[in-house]
Amino acid sequence: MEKELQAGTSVSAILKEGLIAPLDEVGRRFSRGDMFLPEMLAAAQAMKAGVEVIRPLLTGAETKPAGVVVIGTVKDDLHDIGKDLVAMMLEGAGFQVINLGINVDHSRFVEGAMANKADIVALSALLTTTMPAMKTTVAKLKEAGVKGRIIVGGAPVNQSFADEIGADGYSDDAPGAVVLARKLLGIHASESHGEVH
Ligand code: B1M
Repeated sequence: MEKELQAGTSVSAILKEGLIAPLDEVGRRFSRGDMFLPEMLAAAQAMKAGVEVIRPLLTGAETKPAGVVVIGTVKDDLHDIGKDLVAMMLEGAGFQVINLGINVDHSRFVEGAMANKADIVALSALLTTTMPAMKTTVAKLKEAGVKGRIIVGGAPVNQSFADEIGADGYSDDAPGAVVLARKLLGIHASESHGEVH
C-alpha cells in the first residue's frame, strides 16, 4: 500500500479497490460457505491495518471546527470498519468526532449526544438483526430531546428505512456521510477542507 501511495494512486482508489472490494469478496464467500468466521476476522484485521496506513490522509489537519459528531455502532453489532471510516472522513472534513465504539446501547448514545452537545448523531448498523436497535436509538434520542440531527448508514440500511425510523439523513458511504453532515448543518464544502480524492 505504501508503494501505491508513492506511485501516486489516489487514496480513494486504494480504499475502494484495494481494501473495500476484497472485503466485499470475503463477505460473498462467507455467504456461500466458502469462508468462515476466522477468515472473515483475519480479513477485517488486514483491512484495519490498511486503513491505519491511509488514516493521516483521511483525517488531515483541519483548523476550523465544522461541528460535533457523536458516532457509534448500535447495540449488539460489533462491526466497526465502515463506522470508523465515516468517523475519519468526518474528522478530515473538520468535524470534532466523538467515537463511542461498537455495541452502543441507546442510553449511551443519548448521554454522549447530550454531554458533547452533538450537532450530528451518527448511527451505523451492519446486521439486519441490529436494525431494530437503530430504530430504538433514533426514538430514544428524540424522546430525550437531543437537538443534533440523526444520520444513519451501514450495509443493510437504506433511505426508506432511514425515513421509516425518522432519521434526518442516510448515506451509503463515508464520503456521502460528510456531504450529508455538511448539508444538514448548512455548511458549504468550500468552507471546509479535507476532501479525499
Ligand atoms: Co460480519 N457480517 N458478522 N463480521 N461481516 C457481514 C455484515 C455479512 C453481510 C457477511 C455475509 O454474510 N455476507 C453478514 C450480515 C448478514 C445480515 O445481517 N444480513 C455478517 C454476519 C452474519 C456476521 C456474524 C453474525 C457472523 C457470525 O458470527 N456467524 C457476526 C456478527 C457479530 C456481531 O456484530 N454481533 C459477524 C462478525 C464479523 C467479524 C467480527 C468477523 C468482522 C467485523 C470486524 C470489524 O468490524 N472489526 C466481520 C466482517 C469483516 C464482515 C464483512 C465481511 C465486511 C464488513 C466491512 O467491514 N466492510 C461483511 C460483509 C460485507 O459487508 N461485504 C459482514 C467494509 C466497510 C468499509 O463497509 O461496514 O458496509 P461497511 O461501511 C460502509 C457503508 O456501509 C457505510 O460507509 C462505509 C464505506 O464507506 N457506512 C455508513 C457504514 N456505517 C455508516 C454510517 C453512516 C453512513 C455510512 O452514517 C452514520
